[in-house]
Amino acid sequence: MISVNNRALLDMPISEFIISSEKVAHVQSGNSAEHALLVLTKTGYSSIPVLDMKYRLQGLLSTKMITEAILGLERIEYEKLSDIRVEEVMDPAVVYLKLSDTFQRALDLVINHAFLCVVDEDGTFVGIMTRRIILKQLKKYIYQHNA
Ligand code: 2BA
Repeated sequence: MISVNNRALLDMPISEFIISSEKVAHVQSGNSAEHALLVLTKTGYSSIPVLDMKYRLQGLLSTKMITEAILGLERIEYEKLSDIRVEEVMDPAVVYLKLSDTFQRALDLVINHAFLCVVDEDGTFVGIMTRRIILKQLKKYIYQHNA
């Protein structure tokens, strides 16, 4: 039976668990779907953040969103890739964390999202918090307090 006084963990600020923006693969909303597909394929990530020119979060983009946009009745219409902009196919309804949020909010949200984008008070993208990091932190905390 796991028993920890978990308030200390839940109230922790998220800032120290963030993968900073310069290490996060992303695309810009004005990029072509062709460029975005290249980024997704080369990095190997299934979904990445979409930013505007001022580094503000606009949405999320996955390979599936691109392939659905070029899916014809009988074939995949690759020639359309260069004409489609990322903003036309991305999901703009992105759930995100603020820098001032606590570990508890991240834990609640990461159940349904593999990663969470983090923005500062001006709405500028500062990085992501992944499910892996949150689980790692949770494991560390449980092991330390049940030794
Ligand atoms: P996925 O791309 O679906 O990746 C699921 C998990 O597979 C990742 O979990 C990670 O453990 C592993 N993985 C996938 N691609 C990897 C790679 N190129 N290098 C190392 N490990 C890889 P998490 O680390 O928890 O990441 C969750 C999600 O966060 C990823 O889902 C991806 O959508 C996003 N993500 C993680 N790191 C990113 C980065 N540096 N840039 C952009 N997106 C990132």
